[in-house]
Amino acid sequence: MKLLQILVKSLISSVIIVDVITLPAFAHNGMDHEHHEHQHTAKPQTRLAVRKDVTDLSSAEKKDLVHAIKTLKTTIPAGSQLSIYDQFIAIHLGATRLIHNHHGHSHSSVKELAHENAAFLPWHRQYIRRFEQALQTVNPKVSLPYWDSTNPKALDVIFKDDFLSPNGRGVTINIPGRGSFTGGPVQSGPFSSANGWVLKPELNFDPVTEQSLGTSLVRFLQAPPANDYPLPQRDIDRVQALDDYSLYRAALEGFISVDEQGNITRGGFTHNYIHGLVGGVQIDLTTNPVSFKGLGTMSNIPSSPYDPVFWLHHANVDRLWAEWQANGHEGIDFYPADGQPYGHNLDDLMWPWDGGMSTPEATALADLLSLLPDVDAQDLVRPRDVLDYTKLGYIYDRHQMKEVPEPTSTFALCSLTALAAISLRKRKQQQIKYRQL
Ligand SMILES: [Cu+2]
Repeated sequence: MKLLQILVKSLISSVIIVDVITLPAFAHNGMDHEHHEHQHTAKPQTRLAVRKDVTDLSSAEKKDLVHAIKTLKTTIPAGSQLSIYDQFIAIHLGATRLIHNHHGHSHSSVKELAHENAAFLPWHRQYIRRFEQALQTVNPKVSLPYWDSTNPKALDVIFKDDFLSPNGRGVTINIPGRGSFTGGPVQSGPFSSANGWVLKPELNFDPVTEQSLGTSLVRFLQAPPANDYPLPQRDIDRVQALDDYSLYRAALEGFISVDEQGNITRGGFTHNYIHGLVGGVQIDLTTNPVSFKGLGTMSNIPSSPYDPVFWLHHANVDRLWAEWQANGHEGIDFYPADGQPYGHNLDDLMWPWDGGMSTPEATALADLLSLLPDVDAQDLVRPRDVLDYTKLGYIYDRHQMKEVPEPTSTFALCSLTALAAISLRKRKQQQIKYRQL
């Protein structure tokens, strides 16, 4: 009996505390806000940044995000030629054209570290997390929302003057058999050049011609052939159903599509497709294989983070990978340990967090090396280090909901009821026994 009382007492006290922190609905029954507020602030050190579906953002959250992004674009760290935002562009550019300096790799071997191979997912996971942390130096409440491209409502939320600016204007393209479509420089909203969103010409270029693409954010939203929206959920489900990482990465990045029978089709899907849906792509049927020419900022991959929607799109790619991992593909068994080019294997260092092991090749426009931020030589990141995304300090709203509520609250409540029932029955038994005595 004594034990039961102690147990119940401790549980009751723990439930009340839990009640206050994690189950706000309960907390307000007779509890004053003051007390509640104090409890909440007690947990900042473990608080994960929650990444929400962009269509669930409040207008205040949208404003905060835009403000944080634009502050990074105008903040130039001491000793740097570039703003923090432009430094992130230089890093993305650099990762698409590296020269490996370390033994076993000849100097001429320019490699793509962040795309077209295994490190596409871990490299971007680290990259956008660093960007999110940079945003949080401006406003700690800000986190990266994700753009779920199966969500039909998202376009009308994202491409608006009160958020990430609308489609571009002023250029009409005629597509044989499809009609004419407009796009061009973005001319209104927070991300027009008139409102201060000016791209560095030496960091915004066509990767094939190495010609600068100028200083304006350019969009050809939903110009054919990348005009179908939203992406069918069944297409995403088919990608998420793949078990082999290499196949999964290629399908999520969007170079292939795998049907139910396992047949592979090459083309532009999922991640790559959405880059095209925003920036606009022109198909060049005269080349073999057929080639795509990017018309706008998002469809020229190296400079594509200059379109702020890049971060929402890649948060979604990262969310899908996190869901795939949580769905029976957790840990190092679901990432290649070897057999990939350097930078893509489980324990390879990923540039620029590689202690200076690789150097980006200069372009016709800029000596990238002189433009890059200093990365601490001890700041070393391998794919292995980012497989468990919760260790990076963020979580997705959907995962939060799916996650079993903290054992303390539910368990406490359930066991409390169970214990109460037990004690009740015991007491009854005792009473009966007592009566029989
Ligand atoms: Cu990228």
